Amino acid sequence: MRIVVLAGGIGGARFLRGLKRAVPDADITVIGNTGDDIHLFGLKVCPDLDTVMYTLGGGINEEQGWGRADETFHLKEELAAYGVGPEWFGLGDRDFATHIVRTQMIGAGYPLSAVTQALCDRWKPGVRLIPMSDDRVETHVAVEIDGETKAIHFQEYWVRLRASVPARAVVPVGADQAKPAPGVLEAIAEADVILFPPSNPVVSIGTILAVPGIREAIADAGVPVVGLSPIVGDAPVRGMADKVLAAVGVESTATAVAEHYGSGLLDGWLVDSVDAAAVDRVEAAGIRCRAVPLMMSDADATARMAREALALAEEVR
Ligand code: GDP
Ligand code: FO1
Ligand code: CA
Repeated sequence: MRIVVLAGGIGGARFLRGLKRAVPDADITVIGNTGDDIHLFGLKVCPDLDTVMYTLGGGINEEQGWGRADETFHLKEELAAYGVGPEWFGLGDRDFATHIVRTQMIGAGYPLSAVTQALCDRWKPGVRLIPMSDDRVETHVAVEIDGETKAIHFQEYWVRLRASVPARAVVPVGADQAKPAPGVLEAIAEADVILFPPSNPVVSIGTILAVPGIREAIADAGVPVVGLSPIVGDAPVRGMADKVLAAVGVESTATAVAEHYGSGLLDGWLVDSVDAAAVDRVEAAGIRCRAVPLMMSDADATARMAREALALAEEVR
């Protein structure tokens, strides 16, 4: 079975671990979000691609969900001693090596997709990980600070400001000019099923869908498209999805997120058992819906979620 998954960072990566466990023989292609990418210290950092790669490759810091296990921060401390920041972004020594290799290869002329493949030669995530685009896309958030609106990088909004200032708009800068990376449209066209894991609907999946051609290819693939809600009990399980959903005018509920994707894109939607009351409204919107446990508390629970998603895909096929 050929499965295509659109993934952000932690939510996407943890779901993929369960999916691999549920269907070990599946051929899984992951289309990764690169809107969170940021250039720091002259290096290109791709948080969501790295989170997927490290999580599936066994190098992730499990408690944190991002960054490397057994990490140290000597390099960051040395840079800070020179007064070189930003100090608010926690890049560890082991992680730095990934960004150095990536930046060096990009400088030598390799596209991000080829670089990602090279990095995955080491980590062997057991999926084909493709960035959504080789072109630069950077998510910016229009925030209001002291009565003034200004656009800042998504990482500054989330990591430095912890989403503590009102977000008015979310803009994937460069997305309208970006082309899907080689292999993205082909994987979608050849998929047997397409899954939206419980990733952020705005700054992860929304950004991938903003690359011209990807949304259309998914809608035209003619195979089941099934998503899992990242909103449980009217709140994100972690992160700032409620804030960025509000910025695009969407309520922080499992129903509103399904309606936001719409029946033109989604065939099936899983909500958590606590949101069972949402099922009828989602189905009224033309999307088949089931309520099942959606907390990725361990690998078994996550594998069960993946099986439920695939079962729903068979129901709507
Ligand atoms: P990020 O890039 O690290 O923010 O990760 P993603 O975009 O892939 O996923 C973030 C989303 O995952 C958040 O909106 C969370 O609510 C959601 N999430 C995290 N853990 C769980 C979980 O156990 N269950 C569900 N349903 N959603 C989760
Ligand atoms: N998230 C944080 O909350 N604080 C950090 O200092 C931080 C550093 C970091 C470094 C490398 C990396 O790959 C990810 C990192 N993240 C950090 C996570 C990441 O920026 C966010 O989880 C997502 O992009 C949010 O969608
Ligand atoms: Ca992210």
